[in-house]
Parts: sequence; structure tokens; C-alpha cells
Amino acid sequence: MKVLVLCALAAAAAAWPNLDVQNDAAGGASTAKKQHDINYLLFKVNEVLRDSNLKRLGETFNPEADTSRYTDGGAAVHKLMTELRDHRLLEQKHWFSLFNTRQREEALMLYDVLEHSKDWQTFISNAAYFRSRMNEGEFVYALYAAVTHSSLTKHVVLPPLYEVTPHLFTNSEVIQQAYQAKMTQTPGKFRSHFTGSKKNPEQRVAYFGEDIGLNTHHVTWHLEFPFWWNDANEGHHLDRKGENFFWVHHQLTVRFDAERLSNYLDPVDELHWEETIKEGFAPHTTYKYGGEFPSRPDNIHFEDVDGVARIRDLVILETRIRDAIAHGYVTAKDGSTIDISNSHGIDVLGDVIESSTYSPNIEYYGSLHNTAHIVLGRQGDPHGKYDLPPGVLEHFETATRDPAFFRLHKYMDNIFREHKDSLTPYTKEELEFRGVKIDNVVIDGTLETYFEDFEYSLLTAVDDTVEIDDVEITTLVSRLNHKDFSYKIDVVNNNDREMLATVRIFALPHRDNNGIVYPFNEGRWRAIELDRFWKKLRPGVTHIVRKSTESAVTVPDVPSFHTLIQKADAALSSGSQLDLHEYESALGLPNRFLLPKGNSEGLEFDLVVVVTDGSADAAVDNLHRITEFNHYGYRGVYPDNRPHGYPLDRRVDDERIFNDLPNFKKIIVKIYNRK
Ligand SMILES: [Cu+2]
Repeated sequence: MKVLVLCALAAAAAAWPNLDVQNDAAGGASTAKKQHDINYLLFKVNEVLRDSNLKRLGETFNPEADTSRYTDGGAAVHKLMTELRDHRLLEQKHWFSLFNTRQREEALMLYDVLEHSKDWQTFISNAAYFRSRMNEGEFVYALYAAVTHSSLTKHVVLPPLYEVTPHLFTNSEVIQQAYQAKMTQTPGKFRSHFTGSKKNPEQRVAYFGEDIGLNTHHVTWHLEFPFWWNDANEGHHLDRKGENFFWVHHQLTVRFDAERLSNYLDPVDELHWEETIKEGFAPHTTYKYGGEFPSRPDNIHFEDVDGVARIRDLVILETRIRDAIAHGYVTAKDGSTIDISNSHGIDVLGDVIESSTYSPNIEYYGSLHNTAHIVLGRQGDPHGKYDLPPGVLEHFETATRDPAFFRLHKYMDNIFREHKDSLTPYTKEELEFRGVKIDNVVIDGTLETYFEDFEYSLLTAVDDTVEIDDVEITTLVSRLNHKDFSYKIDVVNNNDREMLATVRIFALPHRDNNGIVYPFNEGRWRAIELDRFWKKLRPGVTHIVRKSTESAVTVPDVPSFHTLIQKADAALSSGSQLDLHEYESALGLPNRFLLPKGNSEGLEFDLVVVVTDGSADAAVDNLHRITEFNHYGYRGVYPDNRPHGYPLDRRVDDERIFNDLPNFKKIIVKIYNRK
């Protein structure tokens, strides 16, 4: 999903099945060339360019010489060059945070230049030029955002961020060992441990919040759906961005609780502005430039953060948002009202709470989520007395490491729930799929998770010069994975014609941490989305076999930076095609995380399969032809008319409605963790 969002659904429908890989020759460069250029622009980003062509461009290119090379007549490049000439840009070798307003503005100035570059040569010449003249963190952010959204970079795979900026993903102790290895020119492989000790019960679930794949998923989502996205500037709208904001964080929240359940911990408590933050956090993480990430002791009271917000202001914003939910409408800037007592309401509310530029009244509702991230992130040094750099919560790369992230998001998730619970429950008639019945659901294989070692390179963490050879430096991390399995679903179509069906699969925790069975209405709110796909049903019985590897909510591991460099270079020198299609989007959860950990006795889940009317659900034609789509949308267009989480998204007053539904099936499964 590296492509611009298309507003016109008709255009999207036409473009949809066209997934050929080498069709972005527009811009005058092959995919291999583009992949090569992006690789080298990001390789050792704190040092000089190691590609002679890019290096030459960086030294000789004059960004303002030919303004016909830009779609905006050179306005963006002129703005950035003026800032550069006036020495107003952030220095190099300094931390960067997207939540810092000025730093974000600077990064977005470069993003604008890249977005307005008409062809590949202009794009990379600017990237090479500003790489050595702007702050490295700003550069990386601008380039990642531009590759994510530019039409010139459709098939480029962004290198795994944990190998581009390893400091934000790797513990200080290991980074220190990496520097020692480099200094002594001794190759090294170092084991990373999760932060804290077993005295801290939260450490049992650190494998989730500190997982490099999960962190990458979180960053990638925020790159695809940035809060700063401005339709007027970009020329197109991001479909259901606010609802997506709710859903991605709701899934992180319920998945974190499922991991807690797997480890005999109660669900995470929501955060209260007026109560103490029970859990402290010691990040054991260091900035490349700027020192250690700040720690926070246990049981501290929230303090106002100088220059950011007072706690009182956050409480007021929360009250205004809850008022809007109670009223069923949001008040826009001009005083008009926007009805939110419908399926679309969640989208408006997501924009309001984050907030993004789509918020109808940022002056009144503020930015609850973004401000809360900063306020919580700064509680270690709220008045700036110790001149500490931003906290882990002020970076999407590091935020989920802090258990308080999940408390904050539980708090916001409960506000969203208040809204969802205000909507009328679905009726049996609305949920039925006439003539279609699920006969049987079974799991082929066992639902079994395990921990495995994963190795990634720390080569770019350490400093060097062109004259000094690299030595191999890597780290080993333990990470959750699961055995492959399939769902076998038998569906009967009693109609005399073919029907298009949407198949939705969820896992609901069966019991709470005390062993008490969750009422359906509680379990359904905690539903983990496992998959969603389309299938044509002929009259009679259809045996559906769906593999866990095919899940629409997950993505495979991106190849290592080293592999990407090798593949692009090999394709470039041999003139062969480069096909990295399956890695183009890193938006979903890592497939490894499809199942929660479970435990040795087998943790019970209700596996729910719902088959709904695909032609009523379809937001675009030809859905059934798409075997793969990410559930946040494909190429910016959201394919499903239904709300995220449908049909479990609304409160259920009478469970019998579901139990009597022929197109709904629930079986109890157990997830085992193998030691
Ligand atoms: Cu987030």
C-alpha cells in the first residue's frame, strides 16, 4: 500500500486487480534502480553516502535550478531552501521526535519536496542533497513518509526500521556491546533481553510491547495514516482514517490483554488523570544522539508538563468528548453539528480523539491522544529541570515498550466503547445472510505458539568511516511465533445462484483471569480479528480452506536490509526484474503475532466465524478476486462497507440473536504455548 489514495472508487475498482510488479517505469527508473537508491539513501544514515552516484548528486545538485521539475512549481523546495540558507533547520546529530512541532514541520518540508518531485531523478537528487544538510531523524521520517505515499515508489520495499535506526529498537546494553565490537574490530552476536526483572509482573508481557515487528507495525500504521495528513496539500483523502485509528489501537489493546491472560495477568487498567500511574518504567534504551530515554518511577501523580498541557486541560477535553458521545453529535468549528449516532460516527470520533487534521473542531476538542502521549512521556521530568530528551511515548517506534502505553490506550478505547455502546444493537434481520448457513468449522492443525530466536544486524548502529572495514555485529532476540494451521469452513448456499460472501474470523477470550466465562457482550468487545476475506459460494456446499499464512490482518517479515541491498544490486547489474511484491506493505501485524501466546494447559478462546453478504459489504467491485488485502485498506481504498469489527462492534443485549444465526458459528479452541 505504497500508493496514493484514490478518491474515486470507480478508478480504484479499475486499478485493483492490476498487481503486476514492474509497471512503475514511469519516472524513468526500474524498480531495481529505485530500490537500490532508497537502500543507499538509508544505509548508514548518519554517515556519508556510500553510493557514488547519489554522493555526486548530493554534492552537485541545485534543488532550485529547474522549478519545472516540481508539481508545485518549486514552492516546497523554495521554502525549505530558505530555511536552510537562514540556518533555521535543526542541527545534525540531535534527537528527532515527530511530536515536536518544529521538528515535524521541518521533516514535512522535505516530505513536501519529495512528494512534489515529478520524476525519480528529482526525487533522489533532493533526497541526496538534503540528507547531508538536514537532521538525520527528520530525513529518515521524511523519506519513509514519501516512499509510503509517492506514486513514484509503488514497488519499493522500505528496509526494516530496526536496521535503519537500531537505537530505537535495541536495548542500551546491546548497543554498548556493538560499539565495543566495532572499536576492537571483533565480530559479535549479542543477546537482547527484555527490560526489567522477574520482580516486575509486567515483564511477563514485555515480549509483546518490545517486539521489533510490533514496533514496526505501529510506526508503519502511523506513516500510512499520519495525523498531519492534509487533503488540500496531498490532493486526496485517506479513507476512514479516524475509524482506522480506533481499530488499530483497539486491536493492540485487546491483543495485549490476551497476552496478559496467557501469562496469568489481569487485563490492563485504564489510566486516570487524577490517580497515580501505578507502573513505572525503565526503558533501557538510548538515543543515538541525546542520551538515555528518561525513566519513570512507580506510583507517581500526574504533573502538568511545562509548555505542553495541564492535567486539568486534558480532563476538560475528555469531558467535551464524552459530552459529544452522550449528545450523539460533535460540534463543528462553525457551530453546526455532525451526527455521530450511526456507523460513521466512529470515524469522526477517531479524528477528534487523535486528533488529526480531519478533526472538525480541534480548537474545542483538542488533541487528546497526541497530547496525552507527550504528557505521559514527560512525567519523568515534567518541568524540564533535568534537560532530558523526549520519553519513549513520544516516538511510535518506542511507545509500546512502556506498559503505560496500553493503560493510555485502554483509557481511550473505553471512550470509543462508550460511543459504540450508544448505538442500537444489530437485529437478526440485519445480520442474516439469506439462504446461507455455516455447517461446520474446524481447525486443521494445532494452535500452538513458541518462542524463537531472531537475528538482526546492528551494523548501522555504530559509527565508522569509509576507510575502516565493517565487522559483523548482530543481536539475537527472542520472539513469539506460531505453527501454521488452516481453518476448514463448510458453507451451504441454499440459493439457486452464486453468492459472494465475506468471511470474518475472530478469537474471543473465553474466560477471564479468574476462570469466569466472559458474557458474550464482554467477549465480543475483546475479539481479536484473525482474518477477513471474500469467497464466491456456488449453490450447494463450499468447503473453504483458509491458511493462517494468508491472513489479511498480518504481513510477512520484511527481508533484512542486507538482503534488500543484495537483491536490488543483483537485479540492477543483471538487468533482471526485482520482485519483492509480498513485502510491499508492512502495515499489518507480523504474521508471527496472529495468535496470542496461550499457555501450557491450553488457553480457551471462542473461535467465531461469520459469513455475511459480500455484495452488500463490498465498497469496490471484484472483491472476490483479491486474495490478499490488508484490512486497513488496499492502496488507500477501504474495500469493506462494514465497520471494523463487524458484526461484533456493537453491543449485544440478547446473545440468542447470534446463537440462532445460521451464518454465525462459534467453537471453543485452545491455544498452547510450547516451552
Ligand atoms: Cu499509535
